[in-house]
Amino acid sequence: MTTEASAAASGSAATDSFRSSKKLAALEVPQERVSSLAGKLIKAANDIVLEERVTYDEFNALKAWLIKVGDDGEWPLFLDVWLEHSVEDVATDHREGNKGSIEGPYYIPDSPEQKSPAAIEMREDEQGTPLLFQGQVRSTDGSPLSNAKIELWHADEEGFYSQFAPNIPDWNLRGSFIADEEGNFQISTMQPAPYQIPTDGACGQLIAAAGWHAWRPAHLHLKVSAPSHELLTAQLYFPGDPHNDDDIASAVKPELILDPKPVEDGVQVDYDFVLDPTA
Ligand code: MBD
Ligand code: FE
Repeated sequence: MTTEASAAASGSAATDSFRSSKKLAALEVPQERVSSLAGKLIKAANDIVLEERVTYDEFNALKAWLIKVGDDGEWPLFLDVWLEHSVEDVATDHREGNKGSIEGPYYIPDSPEQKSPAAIEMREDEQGTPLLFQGQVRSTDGSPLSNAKIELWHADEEGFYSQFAPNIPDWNLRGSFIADEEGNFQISTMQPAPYQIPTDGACGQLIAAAGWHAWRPAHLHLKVSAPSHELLTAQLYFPGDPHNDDDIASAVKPELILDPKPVEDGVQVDYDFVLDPTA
């Protein structure tokens, strides 16, 4: 029985999760775009080989490593850590409301829904500092979005996500919360810990070989939605985290850093969301 977290296990769970997501339903990239984008990627790689005078040993190391990324199921991790932030920038740069941040590899749709105020599902002995997270969801014109939905998911105190690490209940620290008539929400959860991407798979091998670090700052993941508004995918961060300035996934923006206030048995954060109406 495997009870230890491993890169290959979380990688294959992330790969399965991507395959079963609805993201492939509309997959129809026109020939012109494929030719242009694949052509540019191939040209960029060839330019690097020529500029850097890449050797056969280096070429074979690359080949072996790319094969290992697939074997370990780490394509979702690799792409979300090193590329998604630019895709997210392009997708949201027109927004007047919150611009958000990357989704990452560990989102699961359809988490258990509750009316706010509510507590996220957690184990009886869940470790960490209690976090009360509250705010309001509004449209860009300032009007409150009644019954907006906030989906929240995050790692536990050890940096593990339910459904991607062993021995955690399926919906632990995952939930969907319906705001009130005025768009107000209040969610009780635990403060997440800084997060290190798996070090024992292909991505970890690259990080070690390059002398980089594997850390993301502690973060909450969210999706905020309301009828006739663009879905906001975001992450929120905590001030003073040593990795806010060098997130391996380049997904921190200054406006996403919270301002926690100490309360009786933990911390409270207030954060409002502004959604853009759909065109
Ligand atoms: C994460 O938790 C995450 O949010 C991202 C973007 C990549 C790897 C792990
Ligand atoms: Fe994450």
